[in-house]
Amino acid sequence: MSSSGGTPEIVTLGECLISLVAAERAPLSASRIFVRFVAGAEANVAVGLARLGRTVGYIGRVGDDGFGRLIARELRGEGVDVRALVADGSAATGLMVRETRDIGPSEVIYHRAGSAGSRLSAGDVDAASPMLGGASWLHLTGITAAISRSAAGALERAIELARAGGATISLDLNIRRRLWPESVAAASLRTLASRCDVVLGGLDEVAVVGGLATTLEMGAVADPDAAAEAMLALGVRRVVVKLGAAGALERRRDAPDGPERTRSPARRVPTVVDPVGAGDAFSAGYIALTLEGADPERALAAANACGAAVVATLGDMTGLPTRAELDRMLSAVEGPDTLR
Ligand code: KDG
Repeated sequence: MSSSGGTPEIVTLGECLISLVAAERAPLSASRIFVRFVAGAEANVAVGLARLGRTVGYIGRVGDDGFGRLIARELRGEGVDVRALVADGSAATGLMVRETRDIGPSEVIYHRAGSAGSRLSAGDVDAASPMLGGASWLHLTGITAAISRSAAGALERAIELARAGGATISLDLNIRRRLWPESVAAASLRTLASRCDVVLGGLDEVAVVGGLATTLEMGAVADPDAAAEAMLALGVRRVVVKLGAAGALERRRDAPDGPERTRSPARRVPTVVDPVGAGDAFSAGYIALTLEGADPERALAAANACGAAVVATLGDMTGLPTRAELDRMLSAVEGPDTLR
């Protein structure tokens, strides 16, 4: 779909779908009005990077339908290179519906089995090889590994091509229990993580994939350093543990001169409007600043700020900051925060 020229420095791939988010704070069974957003973890990261001024390409499939056209238009409008976004006439654009609640996890329904996005394949990645071959960073998430066998094959192929081109490969674990059982996710993601340079994840995810916990609930109370070390032991160069309101921890074993351990406090968010998409915003901030050569403290501060900006608005992408907005957030003085 349409060419914007040049080779993007970052490439990502996955399923971009339409998210219908309840406009009322109520259980799904009582929600009557829904607002339509473009969503999908990797697309969120792509838009986040584009707003921060980076060049980014997206590999994926959408249906040859109105929602597919909307996704292509929105991503293109954000400046994402969508030359490798295929309009697939044989399947529909994926859909998710989620409720909005103040307390407890929100109910989410996926309508994505057999969707166009889940038909992503190694062939699609091969077709995008000129773009991938010229990229300096490839970003992946565990969701793509879970949606279908062919999409998991696309990840494998993307890793091979990125490795051959010398790109840095990051993986956000993003375990979605609605897509696969956590024990299956843990085994697959462990193998995938061991082939990546940078792994990002919530404490629960890092602990489960690192083998420290068998459930996400157990993982959520693990020691962040122990979880990060378990991940480094898989051969990963850098691990970033997202700790929500407690900020983030980065551990790296490729730091001859820089810090091996960096702990960063969270940004305070006056009102949490919608937490979904915060992790993707965090990844976008971290990758953008790392590519700029920022030190880990600044990269984590930017990542936390991007996450906070998204939490303060409805929808996955709405609050993703521009570079100027991020700079303003970073220069604003903050009071003492939760720092462990
Ligand atoms: O991180 C936000 C994503 O979870 C959301 O956009 C939808 O990609 C999605 C998924 O599969 O849950």
